[in-house]
Amino acid sequence: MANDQSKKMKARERVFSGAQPTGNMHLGNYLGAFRNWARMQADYDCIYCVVDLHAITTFQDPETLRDNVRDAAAAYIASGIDPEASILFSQSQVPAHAELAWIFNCVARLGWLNRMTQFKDKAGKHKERASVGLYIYPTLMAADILLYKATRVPVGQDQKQHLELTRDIAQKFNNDFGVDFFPIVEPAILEEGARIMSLRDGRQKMSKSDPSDYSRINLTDDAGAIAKKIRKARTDADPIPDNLEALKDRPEALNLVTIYSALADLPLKRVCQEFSGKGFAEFKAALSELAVEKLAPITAEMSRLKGDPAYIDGILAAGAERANDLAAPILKEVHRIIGLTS
Ligand code: AQP
Repeated sequence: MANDQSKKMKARERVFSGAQPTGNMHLGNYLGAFRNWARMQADYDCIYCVVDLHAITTFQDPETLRDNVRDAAAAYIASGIDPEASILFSQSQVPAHAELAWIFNCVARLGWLNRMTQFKDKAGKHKERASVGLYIYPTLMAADILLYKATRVPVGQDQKQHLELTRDIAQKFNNDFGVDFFPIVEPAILEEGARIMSLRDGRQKMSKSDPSDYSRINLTDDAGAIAKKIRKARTDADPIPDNLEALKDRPEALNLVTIYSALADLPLKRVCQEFSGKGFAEFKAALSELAVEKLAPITAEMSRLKGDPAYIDGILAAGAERANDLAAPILKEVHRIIGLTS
């Protein structure tokens, strides 16, 4: 009985996650994020956001951005996110995100943000030329999560530091104002198979912004393009080993085995055993077949959805309304706590 009760409590926990509409959604986004988001719908109340305010921290062409927001929403739905069961919306349509982020800019300390490695990576050598928005990206991310008092945030390893900052902001807010208002977020960092690397360079992650289209499998690629990209993927001359250890210094080989294991839902070790001693020509043929089988329904659904922008706009508008309804009382209470209203 107690167990049933705690399961029910868990089912009401809130999940928040999002992706930036900065280009073509790819296999890395799918295996590292969307597929897990879809699976989490069975156990949690889920809020999935197209984080367009995060996207504009680097310049986005307005026309392209409009298309990318719709395409991102289409990718979420095609990957299994049910816009009725979950809330799907774009961040800019819920102004409370930006407002809470401002309040958090006044809570977070400069020293905390100075330590954020993603800013250093993304700003590169010319950090004086980076936007202020890119610098305070993590406080907007904290607002995204805490605006809904979400406690589960499935993200990649690269976002771990930002989640820790979210915890620090929640804690400082609670301490400063003597309240127990914001929850302390549980990081749900996805480990095995969570990081899909570029098909051209096994040490770089598969990314929307990579100039080479051969570095990634887009969720819009047809069977021919998928097979060609896998055939051209960089590998080495050795066959697949029978153990994982032997893949340690073979990043490209490890990446392809990782993709196979994630798509087949099999442990990496099992994939090594199954293909042990086989060359990459044979392995790539099997991987192509599997990738096409798993991705074809997603590609077909993406293309159907992309042909119906009015439907996507309707989903995003309905999602924004639901998100606004959840956010409004929380932001109102924040205003009261910090003395902006009585
Ligand atoms: N290669 C990847 N492997 C596994 N997971 C990935 N994610 C992104 N790339 C990979 C996960 O997808 C979610 C949404 O990511 P995002 O678009 O908000 O941010 P990103 O990590 O910056 O993605 P990109 O493709 O690299 O975009 P650009 O090139 O614009 O920076 C996140 O959960 C992320 O972990």
